[in-house]
Amino acid sequence: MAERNGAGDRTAGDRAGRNLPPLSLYVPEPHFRPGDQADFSGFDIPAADAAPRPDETSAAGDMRDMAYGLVRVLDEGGNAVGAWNPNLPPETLLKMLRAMALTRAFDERMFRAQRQGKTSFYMKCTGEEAVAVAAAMALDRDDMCFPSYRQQGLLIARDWSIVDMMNQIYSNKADRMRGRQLPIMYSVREAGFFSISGNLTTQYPQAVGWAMASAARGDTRIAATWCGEGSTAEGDFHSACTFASVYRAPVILNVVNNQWAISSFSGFAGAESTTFAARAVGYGIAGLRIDGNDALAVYAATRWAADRARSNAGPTLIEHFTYRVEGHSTSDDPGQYRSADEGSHWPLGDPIARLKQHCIGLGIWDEERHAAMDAELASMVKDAAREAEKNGILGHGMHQPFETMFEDVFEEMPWHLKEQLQQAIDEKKAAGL
Ligand SMILES: Cc1ncc(C[n+]2csc(CCOP(=O)(O)OP(=O)(O)O)c2C)c(N)n1
Ligand SMILES: [Mg+2]
Repeated sequence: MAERNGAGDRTAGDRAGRNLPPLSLYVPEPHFRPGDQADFSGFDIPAADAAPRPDETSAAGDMRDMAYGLVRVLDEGGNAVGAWNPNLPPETLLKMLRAMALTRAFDERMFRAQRQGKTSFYMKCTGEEAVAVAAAMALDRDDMCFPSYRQQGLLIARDWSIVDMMNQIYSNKADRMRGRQLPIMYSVREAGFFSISGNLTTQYPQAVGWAMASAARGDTRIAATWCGEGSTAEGDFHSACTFASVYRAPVILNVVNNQWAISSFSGFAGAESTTFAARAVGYGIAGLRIDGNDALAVYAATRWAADRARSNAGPTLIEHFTYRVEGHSTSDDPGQYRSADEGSHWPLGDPIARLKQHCIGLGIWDEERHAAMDAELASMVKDAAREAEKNGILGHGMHQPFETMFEDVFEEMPWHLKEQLQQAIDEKKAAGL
């Protein structure tokens, strides 16, 4: 028998002879399923003033701990504490509170519109309002945003017309996307809001490329992008991180860890092994892990990252630790796969309630004014919806003329599209439509 030298020569019989246990595949399992009582008491939540604030130009390797901690500003009593306190003036705090409350009111109205059959689809961002609104307020108005589908708060914080947003949701004749995008997939050049894509994480390399171009041209504008924690499993996320690191792109890479990717819990994207902010470590990018339900922490971290980018010190990856309170979309029923009381037990609370408490504590706000604002915003979105509905809703015929689907791809329509268009017109006529 030939002498065996290497491990590669061993046979299955040899391995069995050594009494090795058979391999088993590990499959993560969420903590709570329907019917379970959610219990987050095992969560490690550092004190609000615990995180140090490194200099914006620190080397990424000198601030690794930031990727494993949690930057917080608002403590349990609603006080702003610690090194990350952005010390915002009252008018900024109240503007932030109002934009977050308007985002929630908008979501409520549009969710209802979907249930009434006025649109086919809607996605709420309940519980995640701070992630978009506070970031928009910390960025400059002409910085470029490359969002996912859950950052409608960016447009609202940039005072974009909510009637225009609703026209897109209704795919009506005033829809600037001419009915070619899924409802909620806005595109608003005037508000520095890049077209949303349904293909997860395509916005990441686009944002990095945009930021690299801004730097190559000697511009001063930076880019910011957002994706969910589930989306960090996409290849696009990783190639974007490589380019961002290599070219020190002036970009902010936001990962919104809302614990769920439709019905898959965050463990399937790697949450059981490490944090999402720690993705930054392997790429030599500065990583910050922050309380995404704390508007002041989101503001402070975004401002830190923006200052870093503007001073040519490179990209920052920010993990916003938050919770998706509602279903993934109007097509989803989270009651099928997670405990119903997770949202109400979320240990980091509700972002609007926390900022409201802070403003009340400062003596610049009170419950009466808050209730009046909520009522005013609810009636404002109701009026805006009525206005948008005049341009048409789903199935009421006031959409873009069907022949427009052949337009806008080529400067001059090629012969084969002209033929197809004529055929479509003839078939419609023959069908009496
Ligand atoms: C490339 C690609 N794969 C899968 C999908 C289907 N899909 C849409 S949303 C989603 C979950 C994304 O979860 P996450 O990234 O955590 O974002 P969240 O919805 O929680 O904000 C999936 C799998 C898709 N749209 N594109
Ligand atoms: Mg998610």
